[in-house]
Amino acid sequence: MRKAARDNEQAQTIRAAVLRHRGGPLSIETIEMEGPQDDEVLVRIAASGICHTDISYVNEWYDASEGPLILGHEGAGIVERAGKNVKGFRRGDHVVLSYQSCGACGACRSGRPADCRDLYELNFGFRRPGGGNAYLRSGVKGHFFGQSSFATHTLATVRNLVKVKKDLPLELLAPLGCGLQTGAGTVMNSLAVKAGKSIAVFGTGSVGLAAIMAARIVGAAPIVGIDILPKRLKLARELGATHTIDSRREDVATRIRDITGSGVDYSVEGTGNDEMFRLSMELLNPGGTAALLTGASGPGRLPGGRKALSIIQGDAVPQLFIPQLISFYRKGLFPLDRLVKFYDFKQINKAIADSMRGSTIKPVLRISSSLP
Ligand code: CXF
Ligand code: ZN
Repeated sequence: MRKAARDNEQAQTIRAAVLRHRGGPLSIETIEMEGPQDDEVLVRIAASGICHTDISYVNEWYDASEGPLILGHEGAGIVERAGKNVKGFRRGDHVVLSYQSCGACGACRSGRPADCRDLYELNFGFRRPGGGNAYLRSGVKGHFFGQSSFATHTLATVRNLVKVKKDLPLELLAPLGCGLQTGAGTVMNSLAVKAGKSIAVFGTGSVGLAAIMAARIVGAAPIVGIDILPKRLKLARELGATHTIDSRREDVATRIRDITGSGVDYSVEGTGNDEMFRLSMELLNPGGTAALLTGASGPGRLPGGRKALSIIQGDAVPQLFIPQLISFYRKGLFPLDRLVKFYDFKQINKAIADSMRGSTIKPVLRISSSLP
């Protein structure tokens, strides 16, 4: 049978949250998705985190000329079927889905998939890794980050799948695939923060809190969390921040100098706010390093003798790093359950609104279990 005919034969009806208008709302629709090609894995999505990248896509980046899209890139689920060239995954495996990479370029072959030559095309190209669109018959595009996890089912590849043990709930593990990996990976991999070094974390949403939990694991001190929401700052203290600063009420520079006696050895900037961006570099000690998670645009300037890193996914190899984070969670060192709030799939627009307001740190959609 010809490949296209076979894909169509295995096609199935799925439900997905579809974006048709900038600003939303997303509408849950029944659409058709082709079956897995030889190197693809069909995953039934149990749950998906909502990341700020999804929200930015809805509110700012989406251009209706792209056509309707399925977003979502913090999926977790159960393997339903694996294509015939797929090794290491079979029906029933529990998986966390992460970002996509090519596996063939120099960076991927050197174990640095976050620097993949085709990173943007594979994660934002809305195409299968080998080209094509499994949702074509419904006139919708997906394959966002190699997953489009705001759906009951998706097609992934071994490059963006992480097999996990079955004893932990998938809905808890879902946010590891992007936000939590990015925060923790920035501290542990990109910055490789050493015990006893000082660190300031600007923004205590899910990425910043993961950075704080990781900073505590590696023994950094002091660990300073900066945010505008007192509730988040309280959680930051509970999860490892030795000090917190409410940047709406306090002068950040003065407080950091008081706390450290100088500046900080490391900073993690996750707010995207111009002022915080500038301070994350200005308040570095000589030899210090700033990790800029929201892109290096903006009016910031880097004082001489400092390094700035623009970081993607915490330089993590998902298959190595996510199991490491799970083992920290098991030991009580990375209590990600403190960050998540669960929503039924049909509450997706409320979950997005709560995340934008900051009242929820990491929304996670219960997908399969909440649909009739
Ligand atoms: C990242 C992922 C990889 C490319 C740049 C943006 N954001 C994830 O949410
Ligand atoms: Zn993300």
